[in-house]
Amino acid sequence: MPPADLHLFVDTQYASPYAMCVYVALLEKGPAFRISTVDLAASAQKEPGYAATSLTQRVPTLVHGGFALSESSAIVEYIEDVFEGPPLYPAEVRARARARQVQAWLRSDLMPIRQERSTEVVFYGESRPPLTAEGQAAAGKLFAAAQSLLASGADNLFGDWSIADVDLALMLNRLVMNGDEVPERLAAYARRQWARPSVMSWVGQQRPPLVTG
Ligand SMILES: N[C@@H](CCC(=O)N[C@@H](CS)C(=O)NCC(=O)O)C(=O)O
Repeated sequence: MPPADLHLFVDTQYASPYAMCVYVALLEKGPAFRISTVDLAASAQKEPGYAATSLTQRVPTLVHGGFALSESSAIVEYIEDVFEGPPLYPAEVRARARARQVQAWLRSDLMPIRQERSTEVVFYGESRPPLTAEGQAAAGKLFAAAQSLLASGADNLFGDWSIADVDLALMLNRLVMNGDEVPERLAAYARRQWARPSVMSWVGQQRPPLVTG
């Protein structure tokens, strides 16, 4: 497929964890793609052009040869199904199911962490005040799950790297990068994941200044 046939829409600030997940999946899988940004602060996702493309009027959206797909987990599964290249998910059926579980859980739970530690902490170096009691409870739940999933000293959740590692590392890094107390084993895992070239490529994107207030 020529590069122009695969087109990823992400947020202008490169701060969406869902857009990051799809971007990393594409880099890991390997097809050439182009990228466009959508200015969420200016509600560009609601403008007719983008709204006609993205069913959900959100980022990320991937357009492949006239087929437009939103929702990051659906997009990542599509990339896995359609393109040749290194796998994004474990091959073993239960590990694969577990990886999907981790991704679905991180997208649907732990709201206090997402609210109190926005991705501006991760991608703009912002810092936030101490966690509320709700935030601490969510962090405790995250740590318990991560420690149970991650073998001691393991680089990845399921042996070889999988896309679920990106989502888990991002959630942990919301806390690590704010200087919150995180069990060292998990902090070390999150730092190692952040050194992966595909992840560094997203982290290193040129970002517009943060507009506050
Ligand atoms: N479940 C969706 C979430 C996507 C999402 O929430 N995107 C946000 C940016 S992080 C967005 O586009 N917000 C604009 C809006 O909802 O109007 C996914 O996994 O792709």
